[in-house]
Amino acid sequence: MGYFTNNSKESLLKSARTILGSSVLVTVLLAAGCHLTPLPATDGDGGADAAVTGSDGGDGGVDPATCDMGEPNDTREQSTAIDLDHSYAGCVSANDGTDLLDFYELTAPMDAAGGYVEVTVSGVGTQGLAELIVTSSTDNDVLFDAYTTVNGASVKGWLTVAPGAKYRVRVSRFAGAGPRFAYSLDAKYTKISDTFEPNNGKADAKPISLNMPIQASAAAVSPSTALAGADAEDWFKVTLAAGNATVKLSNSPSDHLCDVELIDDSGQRVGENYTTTNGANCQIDATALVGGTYYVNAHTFAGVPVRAAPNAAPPALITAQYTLVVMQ
Ligand SMILES: [Ca+2]
Ligand SMILES: [Ca+2]
Ligand SMILES: [Ca+2]
Repeated sequence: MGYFTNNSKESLLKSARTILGSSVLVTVLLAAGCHLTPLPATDGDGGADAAVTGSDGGDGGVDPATCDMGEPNDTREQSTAIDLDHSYAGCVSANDGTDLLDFYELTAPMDAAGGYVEVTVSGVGTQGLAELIVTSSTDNDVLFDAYTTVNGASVKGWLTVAPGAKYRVRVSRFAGAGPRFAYSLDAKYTKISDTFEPNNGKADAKPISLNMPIQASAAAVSPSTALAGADAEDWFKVTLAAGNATVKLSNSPSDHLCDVELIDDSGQRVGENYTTTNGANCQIDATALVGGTYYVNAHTFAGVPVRAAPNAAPPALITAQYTLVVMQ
């Protein structure tokens, strides 16, 4: 039986059900002594845990010959459900060309603004050449493909996730068949900091107070692979007196191109300012306003923000906030 690093029986049962599709077999397996086994402590050399499994060939204490976490999981329909913020010990690849792929599936929490997940395949056995592909379960298109040509090297990537949406994680040997190797899989979740979401259209605009700066996030999420323009829009509503008003977006993240629009109650745009310089501020100096209810649409200039990438950490526009104020 495989090595499960979840720390709850419930998680084990969920995984086992996914593997076997039968609660009867789960019961049989539990009776047979299938149990939760934490990953060995990280020791830096990945090979000092021989006492656990005998000679492990640099596979982090997991014996690739017997490791079967989540199997069978060689097709996306057989994806094993994984929890966020847990470490899993998997093995993949075989010289005879079997077990070429390991599919897992994660589900994003129901946070209104969504979040981002950093997926890492580490502790790769010394005979392992890892590839990590993450796709949207909605459309099966690729969010990122991270691979290495260095045996034993880790691979990682990040993606933004929409509330409740599912995404698949595929681990394999990069480029062809080869010896079986062990790895650790982690999917670390962080909530996006934006208490004004969902606000992706005029109808969902969130009220803000005059002369009171607020902070929000320019990150965009979707269950699908491609972002629509509205996914990246932040709409706010403010009441203005007749005359002049200033809309200012500052603290723009260092890799963000801001664009702010001021829109009147009828939907007519009465002002816009954007920048082609990453991290620069945007400011509208509106004049001759008639007064009433106005809307601010803050978004990325000329496109949508990045929402996934291989072999990188999430950029500032995902992790940081911008500041917005309407002054009069
Ligand atoms: Ca597999
Ligand atoms: Ca936002
Ligand atoms: Ca928004």
